[in-house]
This record gives sequence, C-alpha cells and structure tokens, in this order.
Amino acid sequence: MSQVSEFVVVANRLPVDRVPGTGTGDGAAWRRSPGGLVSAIAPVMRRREGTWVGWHGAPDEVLEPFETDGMKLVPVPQSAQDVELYYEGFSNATLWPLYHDVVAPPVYSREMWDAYVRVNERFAKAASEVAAEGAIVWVQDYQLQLVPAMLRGLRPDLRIGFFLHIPFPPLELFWQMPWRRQILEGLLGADLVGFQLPGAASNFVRLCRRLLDARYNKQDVYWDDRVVRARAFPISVDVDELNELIARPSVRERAEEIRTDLGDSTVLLGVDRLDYTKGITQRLEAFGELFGDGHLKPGQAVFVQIATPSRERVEQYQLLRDQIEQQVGRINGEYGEIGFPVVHYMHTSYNRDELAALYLAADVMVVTPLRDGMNLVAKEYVACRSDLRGTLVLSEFAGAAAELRRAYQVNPYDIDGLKETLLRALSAEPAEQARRMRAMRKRVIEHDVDRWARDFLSALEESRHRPETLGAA
Ligand code: ADQ
Repeated sequence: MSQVSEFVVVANRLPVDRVPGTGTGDGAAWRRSPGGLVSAIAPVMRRREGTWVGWHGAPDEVLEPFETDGMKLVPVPQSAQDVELYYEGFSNATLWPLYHDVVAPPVYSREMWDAYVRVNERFAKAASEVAAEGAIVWVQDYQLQLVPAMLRGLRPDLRIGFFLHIPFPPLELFWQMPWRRQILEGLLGADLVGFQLPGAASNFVRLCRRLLDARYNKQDVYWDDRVVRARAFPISVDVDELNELIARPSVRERAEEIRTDLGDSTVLLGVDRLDYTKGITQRLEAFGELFGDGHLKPGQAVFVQIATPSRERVEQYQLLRDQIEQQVGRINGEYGEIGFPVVHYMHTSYNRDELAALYLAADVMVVTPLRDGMNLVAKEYVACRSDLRGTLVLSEFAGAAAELRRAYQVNPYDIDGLKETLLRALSAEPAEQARRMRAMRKRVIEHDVDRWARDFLSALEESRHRPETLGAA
C-alpha cells in the first residue's frame, strides 16, 4: 500500500464489515458495507486512489492498513472504553439527542467529553499521516467534529471538508453544550462545512457570530485568516442501485409473496433504525386509534414495522425497545383478530433485496421522525416506485420534507393530524398517487447521491483561502 493519498475520507466507521467466520486480526476477510454513503464515495475513492480512515468495528483490536474492493483502508483502533465513552457516550448520548431537538435529555459528562477529544485526536493524527501534500480530506459526521481543527493544526497544507449528516441545532439549544466553543472551533478548522439543509448552515453561522464573535458574510465565516464556507448539500440515495434491485425477478417475486402473505389488507410500512428520533411510537399510536375509532377493521389494513437494532447498549435505546414491544402487544391484543394482527413488528436488519421488495409491496410508506437530518428511507421508497403507485406520509421534521413537497406531510406530534393524514393517504386514488409520485421521483432522480458527492467535492475544490476578502464582513 502506497504511503500517501491525494484524497482521504475520515469517518467513524470504515466502509466495510468483516465477513463472519473468516477469522480475526489481519487475516479476516471484509466486504463493502451497504448504504448510500459508501456507494457514493467508493467510485471517487477508486478514481483518486483514495484512503478511508475509520474504525473497523472491533474494540481493543489493532489492525494494519489493508486494501479491499479497490479502497485503501486505515483502521483506527478503539478500546472498549473509547466505545463506551466516545461513541455510545458523547456521540450518542450527548450530541445525538442535543442535535435532534433534545427529544431525549442529553448527558453532559466530562469523562465522555475527554474521551471524545482523545479519539478525535487519534483520527486527526491517522488522517495527517496518510494525506499527501495539499490533499483533500473529507471528514464525516458528528462523531468527528473536532477533527477539522486538529488536522489543520497538524497539516495546514490540506484542503479540509466536513459534512454533518444530522441536523445542526439552533442557538437556543446548542447553547446548553458545556463545550460549545470547542465544537465550533473544531468545525471551523474546515474550509467547507456541509449540512443537509440551508437552515442548519444558518444556525452554524449565527452561532459563530454570537459565541465566537466571528465576522461573517452571508454563509461565509472569517476565521483565523481563512474563509470557512457553510453550505447545504442534501444527501440522497443511489438511484441506479435501487433500479437494478427492483428489476430483479427475485425481488419482484418476493414483493408478490409479501402481498400474498398479508392477504387483502392495505399495507402500511415503516423502516427505521430503532431510534427515539424516528417517531415510531407516534405512528403506531395513530394507527392503533384508527381501529379503536372504527375507521379501520382488522384484515382491512396492516402495519409492517421493521426496526433495525441500534445502539443497544445506550439506556434510552433499551427503554425505547421495551416501550415499542409493549405498544405493539397492546395494539394487537386490543384490535387484532385471529389471523389478522394489526401490526407486524420485526426487530431485525434486512438486506437490500428484502428492503426493496418491502418498498414494492407497501401501499403507504410511513416516515414520521420527530427530527431527522434527511431520512433516506423516504427517498428509497420514492426511487423504488417506478410504477408510480403508493403514497408517502412524511414528517415535516425530516430534512427530506424540503424536497419531497408532494408527500403527505404531517406533524408527528399531532396524533389527530397524523390519523387524518394516514386516512387520506390510504384512500388516495391511483391517479393522485401517480401525480404525487411522479413529482417526487423527478426530484430524487435528478438529485441522487452521486450528485451530492460531486457537488460537495467541487465546492471544496473551489474553496481557496481568500485572505484578500477578509475585510468584507
Ligand atoms: P439514519 O438515522 O440511519 O441516517 P436514514 O437516512 O433513514 O437514517 O438511513 C437509514 C438507512 O438504513 C437507509 O438506507 C435504510 O434503507 C437502512 N435501513 C433502515 N432500516 C433497515 C433494516 N431494518 N434493514 C436494513 N437496512 C435498514 C443518518 C441521519 C439521516 C441521514 C443519513 C444520511 O440520521 O437523517 O439521512 O444519516 O446522511
């Protein structure tokens, strides 16, 4: 493996999973992880002979750099304690809830913060060692917000981009963060800070002004003799990959099979990581009440909820799992009949084929997060419905709502509104379904994940240090 690269991606996780049963340590075999981010970045990595710096997923294991699927990978080790304090702790018990409208109370722990600093330093150092002179380094997401400034400290020659996949909170919430200044200064190490939505970029600029007294001009912040640009780049899905999936006879057959198994019921579908930001309990509550009110009868409609296990060692997630399981039991106990449960709940992860089959089988896709950076499930559903059938119920609080204007948009906190919207979506005529789906598909097809990566990288390449404009603010 050559020493340095012109293009480096830094993310908490490497884009590969260990193939089970192939051993541990340096002898293990790896395969590319599923998901849009990896498929968007993989071609760029190959073209530019890039290197990906990230954790390989096994605590307390130190691995040598390796190559797989045409990508050079540099594993950054994490001890079991790092995983607990930096990943489950500061990343997922502090930043995650704070950045999602404090829908759960954030934990502020100095021990977790110290671990966050320590692990970010380790990532910055690893990236600095593999980046060529003047290379482009693209840092991903909330787990690594200190890396841009740390990396700039080590390697001022680099062009550094950062993309935040989750929302960026307004000043009124961010102000709670005991280490608010350090986090902003960390992000300001980048030349370009990318967000899902323009509103998040504005929140960031406003905070830089109020907290750091930084000069600014629209969405440019002047910091440390540099211009830091804050911009929105809404992420999207890999439309080609999804087209290829839905064209497979096996996927079409599986979709038919799912429909047959569910009888004549209209099928509503939810697909989420099991996370308290996703509004799973709200949608089930609304759906259950429709049976209580007599709007729906068992056998007439059924809700299939797929929940991927997620962050299972974080307490809030354990509580949520119990809560949902109880809720599903209660709804089925109250409204279901023999042979006609009202909710099918699966706590498992599916492969892409099965997900595509589910999307094809669903009449109504229900996506009701209380807050979500983007939500790719909504876009995946739209990308899969080339038949122009099906309806999408979408929370106003998902980033995707800004683009998917023709979805049935809803406030998930408003249970009555949610019930009404579900009924409207359930009774939409085929012509109405097609009209809405066509508009949403146009948007997703024209703005796929390739375009997201290209737009971000060309904006980063264009960003120059422009000291001559510093007086402009
Ligand atoms: P997530 O919070 O994980 O992502 P989302 O955008 O919906 O949310 O992506 C989830 C992905 O996992 C989708 O591609 C989906 O198909 C897949 N998935 C979900 N449940 C699954 C299951 N049971 N089995 C298999 N796959 C499953 C974060 C942010 C989002 C942002 C993305 C990308 O929270 O707001 O859209 O990053 O930036």
